[in-house]
Formats: sequence, structure tokens, C-alpha cells
Amino acid sequence: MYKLHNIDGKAKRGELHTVHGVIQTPVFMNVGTAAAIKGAVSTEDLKQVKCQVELSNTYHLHVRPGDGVIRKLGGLHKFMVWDKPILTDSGGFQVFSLTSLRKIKEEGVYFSSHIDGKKIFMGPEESMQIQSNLASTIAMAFDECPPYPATREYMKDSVDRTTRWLVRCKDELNRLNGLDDTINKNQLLFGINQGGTYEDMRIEHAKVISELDLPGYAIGGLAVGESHHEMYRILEAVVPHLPQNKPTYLMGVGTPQNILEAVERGVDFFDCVYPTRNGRHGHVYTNHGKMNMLNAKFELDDRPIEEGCGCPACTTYSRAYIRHLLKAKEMLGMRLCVLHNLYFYNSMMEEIREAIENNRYSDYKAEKLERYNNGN
Ligand code: PRF
Ligand code: ZN
Repeated sequence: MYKLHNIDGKAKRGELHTVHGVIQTPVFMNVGTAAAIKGAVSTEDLKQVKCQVELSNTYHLHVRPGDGVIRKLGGLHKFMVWDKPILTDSGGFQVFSLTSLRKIKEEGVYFSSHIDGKKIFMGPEESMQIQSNLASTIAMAFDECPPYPATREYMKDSVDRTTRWLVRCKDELNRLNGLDDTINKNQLLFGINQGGTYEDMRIEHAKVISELDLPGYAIGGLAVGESHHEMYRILEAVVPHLPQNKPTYLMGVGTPQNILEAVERGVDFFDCVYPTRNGRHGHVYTNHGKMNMLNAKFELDDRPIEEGCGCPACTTYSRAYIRHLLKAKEMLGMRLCVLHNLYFYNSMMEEIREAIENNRYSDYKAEKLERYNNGN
């Protein structure tokens, strides 16, 4: 159940009640694709960086260790030792971005595993069965994320198939949630809007899927190569056609700037690999922009990454030490940068929530971007 606390312009401040606790929105979900947050970050660490929701992938966990294994061990929450909400992506996107020799049919997608080349089939029913075995809090619909650019003709076929798949996802998850031996009988299904950069198809699709009355809706197929300007144009067009009294999730986005812009357009769920991926490369986010911790100027710098930051890296270690660890390729260097970045993202979401509550979102956004873009 989703409760809207406040609307400031189009920005939504809400909360989603789940069996694993309440999610305060806008929220950034911290990515642990294969039930592991890259950079040697544990679920214990996630609590310290103010993570509300962990995100894992159906496709990866199906291939390794196998969703059957996780089910036998009591589900993903028990397996990872994380009792807060988990969202699982459906495999739709990963199948299209990672695998080779794909064949899309009405029944689903035939493809080869990126680990061992093994032939796999996944359709809406299979994706729901896997996610039910994982017993995540929120399951994502099995969709096609079409390439960019795509012709209108391709897009139309793809979106229509994604709609038919969504109906099959809903039916299958309803069936699974009703079985006696299902671990999480309250698993929620979020539908996914597609349509590329074609506003009319986006809007038409949003209207059709909204009628299915699902607990939440995502916007997929963005941040796949189009310009930021185009992404914002599509958000402005489509968000007003998705239910305002449900969560609105922009998949795979993005930079701090992207998140600030999307919140202003009514989005309140996000996920992205940037904080973890950049952290592993020694790139860290601060209120004054991004820094490369390998830079020679930090050799003798005894300040924390960011003055006043409450993260496990900044409250203990210096820029000089972290630079040394990264240069020496010590895992601790990566780990500290990832922890700082996740803390930065999760703290920014806290600030965003507070700003919306106080009806000062547009001022907050302007100030945050001004500082972020103008550097040190
Ligand atoms: N579909 C799914 N997962 C996704 C996407 C999508 O379109 C994207 C697009 N940015 C990221 N993750 N199922
Ligand atoms: Zn920090």
C-alpha cells in the first residue's frame, strides 16, 4: 500500500508499506545484482550507508546459484541476511543487454547464458516463478527493453508484446502467491512502461497498463542511449498518465543530476550501478562534484573524502590513505569509495524527501545542482 504524504509541484513524497517494512520515497535502491553489492560491501554495511531497498537480478540468480537453491535456503532475504525490502528485476533487461543468440518469440525469449553458454528460455511465467522462489518484496514484470534507436514499427510490436506479457505476469504471480508453499505470498508486482522516445506510444501504453491496477509502475527503456533532454521530455509526457497514488520507478537511472530532474517530474523510485561501479574505480561523489581519488593532488591530503560526511570512510580515513589503497590495488580502497558513494546517494534522497515535505523542492534542487556543477 502506497501513501502519498505531499506533492510539491510534481515531486512526490510518499511511503510504500510492504511485508518487509516501509519504504520512504523518493528512494534510491542499492544494486546487488547477484545478491552481492560489488566492492566487498556486506548487507551489514548496507545498514550503515542508510540503504532502504536492495535490488537483485532474476537472470543472474537463476544462472548462479539457481533460484531453486535460494528457495531451499528460505529465500533471498535469509540467504543474504537482509530483512528490509528487496526488489528483483525480471531478467527482461539483462537478457537483452548481456546474452547472445537471442530469439524473441510470443512465448518468451530463447538465449544463451553469459556464464557457460547454456541454452535458456525465459518468458513471463518463468520470470515470475523464479522471482517467487527468490521471494523478493517487489517483483518486476518481464518486459522487452527495446534498443535505441528503434523504428516505430519495431517499437509498436515490442510494446504490444510487453503488454501481453504483463497480463501473463499478473496472472502467474496471482497463482503463485496463492500456493501454500510460497515463501512470500504478499509479493508485489510492478508493471513496466515502454515505448522508447515515442511519446504517443508511451502514453497509450501507460494508460493500458494503469488499468491493470498493479501496486506500482516503472518506466523502462530509458537511459539506453538517448540524450538526457529526450529522457526528460518522455518523463514529462508519460508520468502524468501513470497513477499518482502508486510508486513511479525510473529503471537504471542515474547520475545525481538525473535523479534531481526526474524527482521534479514525479518519479520516486530509482536504481543505478553508478555509485558502486564508480566507487570501484576510485571515483567518488561529493557535494562539489565528482573526484578521482587516484589524483596525485591527494597524496598528502589528510582530509576525509568529504568534510562532514557521516559515512564509514569519511569518519575514519583520509584522502591520502584511500588514494594509497587504490594505487596499491587493495580491496579496502574500492570498498571505502563504494561505501561513501552509496551513503552520498542515500543521503541525497533523504535531503530530497525533506525538501518535498517542506515544499521547497525546486529551491533545494537549484542549490544542490549549483554546488555540484561548480566544483570545489
Ligand atoms: N526493463 C527492465 N529492467 C531495466 C530496464 C528496462 O527497460 C532498464 C532501462 N534503463 C534498466 N533496467 N526490466
Ligand atoms: Zn563519506
